Amino acid sequence: MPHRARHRLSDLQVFPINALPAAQLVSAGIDLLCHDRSLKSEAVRRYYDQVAADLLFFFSDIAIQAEAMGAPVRFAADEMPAVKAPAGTIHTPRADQVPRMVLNGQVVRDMRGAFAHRAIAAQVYGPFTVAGQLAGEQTLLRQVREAPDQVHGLLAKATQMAQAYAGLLLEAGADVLWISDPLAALLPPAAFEAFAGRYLRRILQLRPDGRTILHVCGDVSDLLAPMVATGAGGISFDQCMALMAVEDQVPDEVALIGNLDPVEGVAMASTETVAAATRELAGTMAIRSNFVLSTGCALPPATPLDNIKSFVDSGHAQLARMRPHATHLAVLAAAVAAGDEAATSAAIEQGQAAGQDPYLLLDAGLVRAVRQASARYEAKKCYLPEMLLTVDAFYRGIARLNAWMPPRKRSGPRVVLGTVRGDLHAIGKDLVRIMLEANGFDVLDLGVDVPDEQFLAAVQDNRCPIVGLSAFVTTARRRLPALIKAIRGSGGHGVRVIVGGAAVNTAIAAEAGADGYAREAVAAVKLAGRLATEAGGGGHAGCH
Ligand code: B1M
Repeated sequence: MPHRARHRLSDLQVFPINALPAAQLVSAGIDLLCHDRSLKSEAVRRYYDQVAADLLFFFSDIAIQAEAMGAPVRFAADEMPAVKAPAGTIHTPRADQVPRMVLNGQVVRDMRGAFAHRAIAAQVYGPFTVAGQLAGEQTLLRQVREAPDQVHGLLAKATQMAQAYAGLLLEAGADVLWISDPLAALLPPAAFEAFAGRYLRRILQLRPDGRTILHVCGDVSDLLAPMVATGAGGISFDQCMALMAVEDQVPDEVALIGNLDPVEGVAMASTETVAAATRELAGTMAIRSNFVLSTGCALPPATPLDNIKSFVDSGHAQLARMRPHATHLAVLAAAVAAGDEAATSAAIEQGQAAGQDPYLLLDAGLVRAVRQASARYEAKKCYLPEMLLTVDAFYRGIARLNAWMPPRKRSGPRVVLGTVRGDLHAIGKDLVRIMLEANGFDVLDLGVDVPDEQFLAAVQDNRCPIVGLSAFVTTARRRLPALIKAIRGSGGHGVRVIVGGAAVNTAIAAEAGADGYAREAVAAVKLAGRLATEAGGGGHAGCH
């Protein structure tokens, strides 16, 4: 069955939000860029010549509508424009009489000329956000309760301005209407429709063909239903949202857009880390036919261009790798999620018959289903009975995969692995074992709830091993310092201890005296390989 997107934005695969890093490509400050058409057009053109994004932005700023309506705005060479204070008198001018709006329309025209076949966003800001800038955010939020009529009066004007501005940008050649409404995230869910949804809908109707996107920053778990009810063709999610916890609330005909962290995940990371995080996000989400890879918010102006290219290029590559298998992987993940063991086995058999990569089925089918159940469990959308059935189906799938996977070479360094005493969580530890074995390590898996003495005996019986400790609950984590000390005492200097699991992080691992921490199974393999080499156990040397 082909994996066909049913939404109206299916030409979009990967894009970062806005084009602020374009400012690096011309020798002018942001203040000048905001007031000079040719500079801005040149910056944006150079940017998108290098960045193969599927949706282009014209370098928009959040102050433009409030400024047009009377709010004082501060411009600076090294900062984005910002509203300085609430507006005195409020105007609703025609968009074609606002110089900066006219300029942005001209930039869109220039972009249309330069990039005839790429989608261009008409990015405007939502009425609730603009009303907050005009009245003062906290004043507006109080007025929602104390003076709702006054708020509606202001929202009507902000909507009129947004419609006019969006109309100008669409007229200039933009073809996807994008509304960012960050302040709306602070509305109580019951008030969203009255103070945001109905006004957003009026703007979104400017593109009745559904080529529209709504972005509300922050945690919108409780706002998602009224956001979808606006009729937006796509919902763009902030990086704080676990997409797998909410994906079922976004219908297939609405694009599910998100959500790599623009600051820590792209701007501040190394190029390789950006690529790895992008592959992980795209790999996890690609089985949703409505998924579009993006950032959780706008990339900051100083984001290194190489990191942006790494995001866009590795995102495209990963989606291209995954999409041909996505329908089948979705069937497998759904079988595991439903706890249907027979359907899980059948889906793996079909994958085998079709010559699929067993590790793709493991990662994007079986593990993905457990991760989704985990995200839903933490969001209180699924409970222990469902979780246990999912886990049973996961293990049935693992058993079926084991019968098929190529025979393992067990000639590499030995790793003693187990989940520490008091902790019964197995899945994460089992995945670490599977990945270690797949990479040639000789794993002695002691299971879960392993008494300290059993670890010590295994270390003594297996000269210079690596010891892997999984800890998922806090009580298990607390046992780590004493256990690691005892292991070192019993194993001599050669022993290297790796820790992982939901209750551990880099700092906790260091405090506990471990030699390393890995967040997930592939990282655990790399870490084990490095430590084995350092210990003289790389390849086959020095072990048992
Ligand atoms: Co429970 N559980 N659980 N649970 N459970 C957690 C861990 C919890 C964080 C959920 C929560 O409340 N938010 C919480 C611990 C809180 C805490 O103490 N800080 C918790 C709790 C409290 C409990 C119970 C007490 C019951 C309860 O929920 N109230 C009870 C505890 C029993 C006990 O251990 N004494 C319990 C029971 C269960 C189930 C039986 C229902 C089931 C386990 C089934 C099984 O494993 N056979 C279960 C599950 C499934 C979870 C969550 C939801 C998902 C775990 C999972 O399998 N994730 C989990 C929430 C969470 O982790 N955020 C939770 C998918 C897996 C692929 O990822 O486990 O992270 P992960 O493994 C990764 C990495 O951690 C890393 O690589 C793995 C693969 O990429 N990694 C290593 C793991 N080990 C590594 C070792 C390394 C390196 C990397 O080097 C050696």
